Amino acid sequence: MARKPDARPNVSKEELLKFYREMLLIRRFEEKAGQLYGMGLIGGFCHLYIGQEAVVVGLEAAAKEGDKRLTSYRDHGHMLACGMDARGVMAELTGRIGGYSKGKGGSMHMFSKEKHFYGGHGIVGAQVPLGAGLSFADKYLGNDNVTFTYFGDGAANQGQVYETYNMAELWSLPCIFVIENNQYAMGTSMRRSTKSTTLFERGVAYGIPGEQVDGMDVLAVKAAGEKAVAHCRAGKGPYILEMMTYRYRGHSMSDPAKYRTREEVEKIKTEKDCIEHVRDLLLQGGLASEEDLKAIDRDIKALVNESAEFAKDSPEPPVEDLWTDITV
Ligand SMILES: Cc1ncc(C[n+]2csc(CCOP(=O)(O)OP(=O)(O)O)c2C)c(N)n1
Ligand SMILES: [Mg+2]
Repeated sequence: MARKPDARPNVSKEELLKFYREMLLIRRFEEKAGQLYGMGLIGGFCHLYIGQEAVVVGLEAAAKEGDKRLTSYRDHGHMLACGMDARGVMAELTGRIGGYSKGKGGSMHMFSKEKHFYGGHGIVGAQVPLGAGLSFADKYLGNDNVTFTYFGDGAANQGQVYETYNMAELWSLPCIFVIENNQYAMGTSMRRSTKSTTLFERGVAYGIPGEQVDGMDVLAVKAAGEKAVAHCRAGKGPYILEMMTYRYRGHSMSDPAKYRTREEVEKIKTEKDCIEHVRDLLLQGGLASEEDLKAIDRDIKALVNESAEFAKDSPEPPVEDLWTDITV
């Protein structure tokens, strides 16, 4: 996953600052969620996205209004990156009425029609056919929207993924399959569970083009995203992007982490961190000063603290709400 030296990337100062701000928001938000979980304010499952921020921020930079996205349970970063309100996400995590699902969905079950965010799915791989369904709707309606269907390396071994690949290519659906390959599925490494580890090539059998991307480099992610989006919008069918990434925290909040060494995690943090990468580009390119970046850090911290306060101040749903918003 070595990052190519790229002293003069073709990117504006404004865009680099935007990437820095968006990735930092996700990181600080997730750190705060981790703290609230430790304090007992968040119950149930909570899967943090720390380390993988460049994937979702880079791809959102290639999206336009009307495009859709959906992902697994590791979903808070995707929500923030598509513009959902940090306060509503944090309130949902803490089970409060001000949350996106009125406090009844929690970490894995949030949606936003306004931002075209279709969840949040706890069943591994279940969102993949749903993503194809969403892109089928766009094709049927005759617009040029695409659907970003995110899933993990572990999910890539699910049978339903391949049934979906077949139909998506058969019907030329505008669906971008984004495999977030963080190298681990819960407590199992790719090396232990998977014989053929080049996941982007698995579309070959179905005629779907794919490529592997340095998912720790937001600029590489955006460039690959633009290529995939152009392919889909031109009516050429689906596209697979395998994002090589890494999660710094445990699979969920309870994880004994016996499947990897501390040194492995530290090495990636030191050598590949996506936020440090953009920070270096800004500082070394003379595009921002330490002071400028500190001011952004302060703003983000204030925004995240405000979301936590909003969540704590929002009441729990009343008991009567147990009987609403349910299907039987
Ligand atoms: C169908 C199904 N099988 C098993 C599980 C338990 N489970 C939850 S997450 C997970 C690992 C998935 O790993 P990956 O797809 O790589 O995503 P990551 O957690 O790395 O983001 C498993 C086995 C589940 N939720 N659903
Ligand atoms: Mg994984």
